[in-house]
Amino acid sequence: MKQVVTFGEIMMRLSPPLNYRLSQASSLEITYGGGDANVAAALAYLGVPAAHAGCFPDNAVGRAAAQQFQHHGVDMRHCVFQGQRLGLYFLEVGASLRASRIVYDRYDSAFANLQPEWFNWDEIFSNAQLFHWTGITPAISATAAQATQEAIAAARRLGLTVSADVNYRRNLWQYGQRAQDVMPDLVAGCDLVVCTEGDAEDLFGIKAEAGAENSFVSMSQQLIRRFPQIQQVIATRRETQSASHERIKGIAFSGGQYHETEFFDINPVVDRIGGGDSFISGFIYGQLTYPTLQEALTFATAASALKHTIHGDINLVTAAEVEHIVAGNTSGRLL
Ligand code: KDG
Repeated sequence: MKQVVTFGEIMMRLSPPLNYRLSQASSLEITYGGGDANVAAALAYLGVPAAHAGCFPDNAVGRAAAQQFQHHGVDMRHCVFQGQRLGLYFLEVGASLRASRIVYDRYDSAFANLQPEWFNWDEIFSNAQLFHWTGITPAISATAAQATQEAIAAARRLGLTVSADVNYRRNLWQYGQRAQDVMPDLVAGCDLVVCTEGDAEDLFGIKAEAGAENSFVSMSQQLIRRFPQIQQVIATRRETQSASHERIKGIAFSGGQYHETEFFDINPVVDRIGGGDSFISGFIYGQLTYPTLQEALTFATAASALKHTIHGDINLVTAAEVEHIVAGNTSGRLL
């Protein structure tokens, strides 16, 4: 099977133990994550060959971060080691009434300083079938945005499928270009997008039609009309029951049809970071494995639900574990 390739920043995540506040912590737990690379790692666990292209500082910290993903089965040989610092993020896990909090410390990271010419996309995609990126990557710097554009153009030229998680994070767009100016050209090159009604409105000015029975369908129809390359739009619907109890379902619009799954109940939630990455990786796996979109969507939603039970950013689950949930085994009994 050919590879799925992702491109983006990998950061070190630093969290106080348990539900400690940063101001109390005397130690911080290290894990690693990045919206795009999480997809590659989850796919590798599902048995799909995956590669990640990124940029790390040329020091022991950068190598440790890359090795973690290599250890998860991701082909990291297209990564570049240049620059001074690895992006960090601090996660203070909330509890009950207190929300979790994230503090980014990624300014001027090695990834932000990458040069587009360091990535030879023809070579990187030489054994690939799909390129996946997220809206985080072009938010990091002008050069990261340009490299994303070049990757999409090469992927299209070479006949790869292109998928994106639009994932608009307004607080990340600080280098001078507006997401509203950059993202349309990138999304225009995609076949599959994860996009919510909120992101479609904020980025593309697309509003669900007044009185539309289903706002997701209305948004998706307009998105596809505006960007005709897009074949499928997917998203999750989340219902928060309490700080540690959520329900999610998957929704999709494809071939003029709306699809949805049942709700999957997650109680308690262990770690919700990377839930979206698990959804798209599950959907990519599902499309490569099952004959129908409904089956792929159900697998993706179950995979995302399972991620909420795993500590860290990455969905370290096998296809058999996801299928076990899809088959209705949600009580946590042994496989
Ligand atoms: O989707 C999860 C990612 O967002 C997380 O692993 C790291 O915050 C992150 C980022 O910006 O990539």
